[in-house]
Amino acid sequence: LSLPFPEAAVAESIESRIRVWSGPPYSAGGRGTTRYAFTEPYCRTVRDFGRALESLGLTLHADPVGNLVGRPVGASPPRVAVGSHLDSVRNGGPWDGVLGVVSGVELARLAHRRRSPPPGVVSWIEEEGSGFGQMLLGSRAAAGQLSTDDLASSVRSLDDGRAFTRHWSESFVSRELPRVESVLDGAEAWIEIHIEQGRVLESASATLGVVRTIAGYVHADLELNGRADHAGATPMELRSDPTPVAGSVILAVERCARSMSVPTVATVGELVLDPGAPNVIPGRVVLSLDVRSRDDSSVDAVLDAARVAADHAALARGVTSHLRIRQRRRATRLDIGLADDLQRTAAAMGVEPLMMDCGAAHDTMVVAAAVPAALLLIPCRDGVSHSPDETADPLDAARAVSVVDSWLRRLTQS
Ligand code: HGY
Ligand code: MN
Ligand code: MN
Repeated sequence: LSLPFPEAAVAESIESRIRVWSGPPYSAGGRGTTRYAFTEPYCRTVRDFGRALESLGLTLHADPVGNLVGRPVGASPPRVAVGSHLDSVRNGGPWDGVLGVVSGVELARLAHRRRSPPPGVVSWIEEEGSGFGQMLLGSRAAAGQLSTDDLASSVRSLDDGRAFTRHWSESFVSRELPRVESVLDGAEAWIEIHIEQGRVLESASATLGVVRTIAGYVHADLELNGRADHAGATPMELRSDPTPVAGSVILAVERCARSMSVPTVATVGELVLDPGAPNVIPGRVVLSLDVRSRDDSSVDAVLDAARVAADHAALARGVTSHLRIRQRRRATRLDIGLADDLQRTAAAMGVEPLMMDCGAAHDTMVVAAAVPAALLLIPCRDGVSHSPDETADPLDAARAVSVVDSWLRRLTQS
């Protein structure tokens, strides 16, 4: 049955579900979307996700750490998995991650309409790392890159300090949903649809991007320990103040990232001054480093620049410094055959996609090691993301869904 693609209906359905899930009770209060793994807003969103799938004859299943897949009960596992994540950063945007999950629901709806086998619709747990401090946590755990011991001990909630497995075992997801060993069971391919979160597509006036390489990243914490002292009574030459050391590191990583020939970015997103009072010289400063590039040696160079700047500035002030790598993923080349196939499919539909690299991290980086994986990007307005002002055009989303739907139809017929 090759029914015409209902572009307007798909756009409307994606837009309305993203709008509904963007705020309370599907998000904690405050500006934008805040939805951490296993919290009440998250579980409410998962229940809603499950209901949407049920109407299509699919049942939401959970793997041993809380990754989710909608698939038919008892039938042979889907040949293709599509999806993304439902957790968000703090005060984030409504499209990040949700677009991929909702697109998966639409693809299942289109398959259901023509009575052909649906894709598995997947939502990875804790993609952002906002709840437990580890980005791509669910997909990495599913790939065996985080052990059950890690999840039961070192991976802890940033809010209450309790272990991941405690939160998982107490959530309805682990108690009520049927189990699968892997959300990718039987999958011969994985496709994620996501907003670009940058300005490349918009500046190229392109409405669809097909990703070749996802930039590698490192997340690290630099801890600087000096001596807390009275801000007024302690002469400058007697201080062991870690704050200027942090300042020289921040400037060093910016300078080094800018100097790289391959586009490289470096961000200090967290900065803790302890004890944190205007009239106390901090005794301890901790800053986070997020460094990314499609060239892993450029990431190394920025990390080295941070270490050298820290050691040099710390030594001159009687401060100690310690850099701890939180996690690292190498740059990931995606399956070129699948990317080309999707590019041809889009071109045959009159959509000229931009073949591009992706600066943001995605679970697709982890999945790519297990099955041929593809990442399709749509523009988000002015490249704004991880912000309440994040928005995109539902018609761009519907177009990306139509490309994947056309590709799925061809696969089913082959
Ligand atoms: O940070 C990232 O790249 C993703 O949004 N978690
Ligand atoms: Mn994100
Ligand atoms: Mn995302």
